[in-house]
Amino acid sequence: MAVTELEVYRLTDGKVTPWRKTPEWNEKFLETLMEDIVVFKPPREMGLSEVRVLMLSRVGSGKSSFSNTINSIFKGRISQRARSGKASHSITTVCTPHVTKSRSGSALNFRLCDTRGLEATQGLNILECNYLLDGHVPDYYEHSSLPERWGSQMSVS
Ligand SMILES: Nc1nc2c(ncn2[C@@H]2O[C@H](COP(=O)(O)OP(=O)(O)O)[C@@H](O)[C@H]2O)c(=O)[nH]1
Ligand SMILES: [Mg+2]
Repeated sequence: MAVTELEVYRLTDGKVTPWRKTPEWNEKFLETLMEDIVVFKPPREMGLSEVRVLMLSRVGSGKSSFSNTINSIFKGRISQRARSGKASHSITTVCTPHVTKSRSGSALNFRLCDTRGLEATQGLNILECNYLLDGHVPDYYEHSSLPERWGSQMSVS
């Protein structure tokens, strides 16, 4: 059995109760969570001004939407910065490091790196995936839409 996610519940008198207490979701808690993100800085010894969060999954799983959600939270209104939606192939074609700004307008110390995503016939090929994981793909790189079988023939400079 390959477990990818697990939630534990305790049964009491036939009622299902969550195994831990979670804070009540309200405006104040939202502000607290946002503040945690605003003050985030990579550890000094890493010598980095920001961290990069690579979003890599199958096409249509919600990478671009997630980036829009985070952006909307800090903008305080619905924002559709990254193109998202349903199509026969990925709408995202370019490797985009999305900057999130705090309400005061300063850039937060992380980038949400959106990618084309994986699909059966088009999308990222294995070579591109490896370069992405190693951080060796330039910002705004346009992913190849060649079928995966051509990946091994790509020349790399
Ligand atoms: N129900 C549901 N649909 C979602 C969610 N996130 C994204 N979608 C929808 O899934 C489709 C693909 O989303 P998109 O962000 O373009 O996926 P990407 O290819 O991974 O970037 C769009 O029609 C979104 O509206 C979600 O959390 N729930
Ligand atoms: Mg996308």
